[in-house]
Amino acid sequence: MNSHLHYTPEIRQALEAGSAVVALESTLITHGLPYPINVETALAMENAIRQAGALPATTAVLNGEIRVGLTSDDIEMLAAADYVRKCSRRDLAIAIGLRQHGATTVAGTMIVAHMAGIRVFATGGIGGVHRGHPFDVSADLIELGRTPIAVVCSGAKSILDLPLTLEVLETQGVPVIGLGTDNLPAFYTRNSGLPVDVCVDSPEQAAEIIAAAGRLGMNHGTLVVVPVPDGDALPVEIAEEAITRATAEAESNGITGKLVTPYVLARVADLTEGLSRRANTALLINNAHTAAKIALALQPHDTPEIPL
Ligand code: PSU
Ligand code: MN
Repeated sequence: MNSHLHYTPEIRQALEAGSAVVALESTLITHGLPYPINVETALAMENAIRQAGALPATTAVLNGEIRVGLTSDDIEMLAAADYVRKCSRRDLAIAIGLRQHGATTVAGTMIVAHMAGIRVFATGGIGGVHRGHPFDVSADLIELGRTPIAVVCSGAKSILDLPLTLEVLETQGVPVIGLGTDNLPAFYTRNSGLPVDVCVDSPEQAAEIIAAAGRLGMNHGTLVVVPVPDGDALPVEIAEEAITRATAEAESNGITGKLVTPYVLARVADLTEGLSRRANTALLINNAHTAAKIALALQPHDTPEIPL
């Protein structure tokens, strides 16, 4: 076990036994969704993973300690805390060195999951290249190129430039696997019209590709994209209009850097009222369930060397 990490007893035991564990991020709780939906959704994702027969490990930094697995009290505490640093790769050392609370982004969660020996991670949407700002490239994309974790998500929100996001993933050497879809989902909506690298029909088939990447030892991540369940998708026009407006407002209010994503997410939620929320919750739970199935399917394969 990595001595820099603090595990819940349940997760420690599961990792020692080689059981299926799915990592979950915490930025979703602190910067992605409002209270109390953030707490409810985080717990519902954990439940979905348990119901599928795996164990959830939400990751965060609490008072400077990297946690692998949170209790529901920890989740409540993070959701209510005055200041929680949003932790991508560059931020982890700051939060740890200054004994702060930190919420892990997709990149931050991948790093912690890899240190812990977890191979699968579920979330809603990854960061990407920002529309109109081709040099604002989320650290998530770079992390996917260098850390061997499978990230199960519903693509990325079209607040981002999705064609450029796919280009950067290609440059970083990240396979994009569509589970039951041949094109990249756009978070609230099922289709972006942009092709994925391969379409598979089952979590087991996705696991075969992830296992092959592990055996090759190339150390890149894999993106498994799953569209929002049919009945819960947002009508395309409503999603697009809200996103265009929110992005323009961020620009005119001078919002930059790591504040852009949280700002736009909050505005889109306001502008679409309950609709975006329903899609959001549905896809998060579905992705958690799917990630658990992939983690279970990965079990019989030879495990790659894990740097414990
Ligand atoms: N996209 C969402 N919801 C989120 C995020 C992205 O639909 O909560 C969060 C994730 O934690 C992601 C991060 O890793 O924002 C990306 O932020 P940035 O663009 O600053 O890298
Ligand atoms: Mn960004």
